[in-house]
Amino acid sequence: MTKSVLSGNEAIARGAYEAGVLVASAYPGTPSTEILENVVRYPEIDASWAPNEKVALEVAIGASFGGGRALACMKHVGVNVAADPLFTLAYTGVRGGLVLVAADDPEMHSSQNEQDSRNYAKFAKVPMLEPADSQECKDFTRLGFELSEQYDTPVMLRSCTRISHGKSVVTLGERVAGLSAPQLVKDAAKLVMLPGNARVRHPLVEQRLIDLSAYGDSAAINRIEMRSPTIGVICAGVVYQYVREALPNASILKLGMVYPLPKQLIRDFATKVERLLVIEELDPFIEEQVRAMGLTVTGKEVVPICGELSPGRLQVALAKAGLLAATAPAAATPVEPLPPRPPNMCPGCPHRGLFYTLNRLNAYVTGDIGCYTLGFLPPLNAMDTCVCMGASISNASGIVRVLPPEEQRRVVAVIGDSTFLHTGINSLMEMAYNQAPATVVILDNRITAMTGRQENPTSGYTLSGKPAPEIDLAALCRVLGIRHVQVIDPNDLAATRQALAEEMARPEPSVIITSRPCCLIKDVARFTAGPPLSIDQVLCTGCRACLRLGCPAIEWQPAPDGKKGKARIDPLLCNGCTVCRQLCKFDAINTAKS
Ligand SMILES: Cc1ncc(C[n+]2csc(CCOP(=O)(O)OP(=O)(O)O)c2C)c(N)n1
Repeated sequence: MTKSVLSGNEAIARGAYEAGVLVASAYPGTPSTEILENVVRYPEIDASWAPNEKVALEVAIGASFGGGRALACMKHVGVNVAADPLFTLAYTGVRGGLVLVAADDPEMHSSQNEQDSRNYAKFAKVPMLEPADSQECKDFTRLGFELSEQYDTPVMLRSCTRISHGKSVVTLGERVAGLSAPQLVKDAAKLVMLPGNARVRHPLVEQRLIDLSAYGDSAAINRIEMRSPTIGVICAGVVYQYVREALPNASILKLGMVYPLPKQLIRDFATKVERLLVIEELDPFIEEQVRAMGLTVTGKEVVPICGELSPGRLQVALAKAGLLAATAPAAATPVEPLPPRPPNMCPGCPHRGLFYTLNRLNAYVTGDIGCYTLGFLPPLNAMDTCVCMGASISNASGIVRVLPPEEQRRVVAVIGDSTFLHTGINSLMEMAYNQAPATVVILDNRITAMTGRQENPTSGYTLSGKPAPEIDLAALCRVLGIRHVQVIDPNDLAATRQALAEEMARPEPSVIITSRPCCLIKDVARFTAGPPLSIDQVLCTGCRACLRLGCPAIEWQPAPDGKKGKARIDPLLCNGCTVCRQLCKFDAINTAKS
């Protein structure tokens, strides 16, 4: 038996491989991204990036309808985007098994909210599995495909940052053999969800949940671990690990399937313990359902509802409520806090010059999600709103409708290339259609940088590295009805300023495309500016103009004798983008002499 230390995401990919998956589709998003980046290593699986999560799920649905097993992966907010097909997929059911992985991000390590995806399982009426370590990530993924076919339903698998990125030992298995070969089968009553057909399917969906709950009563993935009967804890996923550490003597009902709940098993467990607790991260999802069963249960009045749990945090909460015996191990001592390291755009990031210029022009910037969201931080201070992917353009289109003309001219939407293709295209169509007079800047760095530089339809390559057609963004904007489209190099500050000034003055929608690749793309050397720059310490007057860029390569050196300090460039960080040189009125910044 081969064993391997795998992250949860690697294990989910392995589970998909072992389950005989034929197609996997995803849109990147932390903490889910590495699932597809690992699935693509199995040549038996057709793995690809979709432009957004709705498309990813629909690709998986298509493969399932064709009779193949299919995987779709996304971060929690991606499920919002994919919710439309998901809810009707619950009615059609599947042909080949289909698993949708939703990776939650409690504590918002890299997300704009910390919604609890378990609610989607209940809302869409589909089962949800929740693994507690990498072995379960693999096993539950495999099981998910079996349940999907057995109960004719999509199955959701919920992960979270700690499960996706934590590593543990996994026993590997073989890829299943003998699955039926995919083929086209006409079955309109099941797959065409017109009202007449959907009305027939809905009762089946309800019955399926009853059947799955009964399955959960005896399934091995839901298990009772009896220890002291004083406290009985219902928990699942990573929280199971925290509970084992914080309450080592407690009896536990560990749920592997968090929806639908195994009601009989829960009732049995409740009779075995003196006090019933539900410990769960984020929402009182299990707690409310257990309470609705008429059981007395302690939950969110003790356990925090916001943020991540940890053994230490749990112990503090339980001790406060008098639920932790004095003899219990002390809460984990907090580690020395790390020095704060605020996020920043990289040295040489092609987004920096644009945000500097937007700031100087006093623009009101409706923002979007990507590396460029860092443009809101000082000293750039050039982003005023940020809601969700694709919202920048439609927010701009809405805001100008309530403003007088002189204020309308200040409104600029900024959106990355991946985000534009994700959900920005429809918004630009709306803006063009309704002639909302705002300027849109598409920051084309030819990659999905924020999540770790994934390929996308502007980059010229697929997930597996095959050459792909590159989208012509300017042509796309024109075809949507935008008459004025300029393509500029954002590292040319004068050109950036001129383009913005021109387009912001227009009483109609227009687009500027800032075209320069991310400085971290691996073969970027063929695009980048050149050797590192240095600051001549004689010519530098200490005016600090270059510091307004917030480039991490430029540092301030205070003078020891109380005189004016000077700026210095760290040659190891500088990538020679020259944006700072364009700001220096004293010609003090030049190519470093070797
Ligand atoms: C619905 C949704 N899916 C995925 C993400 C994760 N995510 C955040 S930004 C981003 C893409 C950023 O790429 P791009 O727009 O090209 O900007 P860049 O980071 O390259 O500057 C992604 C995928 C998210 N926040 N929301």
